[in-house]
Amino acid sequence: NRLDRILLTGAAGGLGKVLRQSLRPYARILRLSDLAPMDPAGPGEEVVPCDLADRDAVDALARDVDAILHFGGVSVERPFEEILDANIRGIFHLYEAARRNGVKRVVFASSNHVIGFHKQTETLDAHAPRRPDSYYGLSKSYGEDVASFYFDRYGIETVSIRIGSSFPAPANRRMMSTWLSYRDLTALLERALFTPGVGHTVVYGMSDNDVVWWDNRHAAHLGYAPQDSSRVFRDQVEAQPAPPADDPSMVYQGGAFVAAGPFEAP
Ligand code: NAI
Ligand code: 15L
Repeated sequence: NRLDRILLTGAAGGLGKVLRQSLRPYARILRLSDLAPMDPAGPGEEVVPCDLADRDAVDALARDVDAILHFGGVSVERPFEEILDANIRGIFHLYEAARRNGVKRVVFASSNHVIGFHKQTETLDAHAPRRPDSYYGLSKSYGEDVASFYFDRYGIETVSIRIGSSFPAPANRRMMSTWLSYRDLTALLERALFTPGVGHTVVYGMSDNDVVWWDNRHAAHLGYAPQDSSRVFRDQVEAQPAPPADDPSMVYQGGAFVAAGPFEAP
């Protein structure tokens, strides 16, 4: 399972730096892109700075690429205009570039914040109604709709991964449910790149955690089998003082994002 050239956006970010290493086996050349500075290209790498808000630059970025892993963009709640340029215009530019350059497979780093206003007592599958919890969550919801449209209209296939919390370890009680290890993220990306006939598949990106809120029945064809679990961090997480039971981080799947903003003009 190896492609000729994979484009990774968001390559200077937290996940991008991890994937720059862990995706090496899957492409002859990794084309790495971000707005922020990146380390110089090593063997089998191309480093191409690009602002996702720049349509022509994104078009050039997708030239001669076999698949795109779209991890670039604003990754937390911010004022709408910032989200608009990086995430909303950004994903439109990316799919237009894929269409014009004949790229047939995209993996989209979507987010649990697409469904963040659901309560932690609910179990959701990929068909559950979305309840975005922020401008950020709205932008990811739009991104999933763009992915769906470009499959129906142009046959470009996408796996949208509603990533939970992908960090070295779960940082709090909520992340005991949402945590996705870097190893499991990489395994899920491998499945998302190489499983044939995915159409537009939505999958929740989580490890094999003990208490989960998401059901991946509609993504069974990916054959994703997580190997890690947040349970190994239970003692260190439970050593922290518990937030009050009505704290958003204990009530909503999206945690604190549901209470971010509003962003008033100064
Ligand atoms: P990050 O914020 O560390 O990385 C995002 C990268 O995108 C940054 O390097 C930033 O410079 C770049 N970027 C921002 N605006 C840009 C623009 N206009 N043009 C080009 N590049 C731009 O975030 P992280 O944690 O690495 O996440 C990567 C992706 O995965 C993001 O799309 C995020 O929304 C998504 N995600 C991450 C989760 C996590 O737990 N780490 C959870 C859910 C989704
Ligand atoms: C996300 O979508 C963010 O990009 C990440 O920084 C975390 O906040 C994560 O969700 C989470 O919900 O823990």
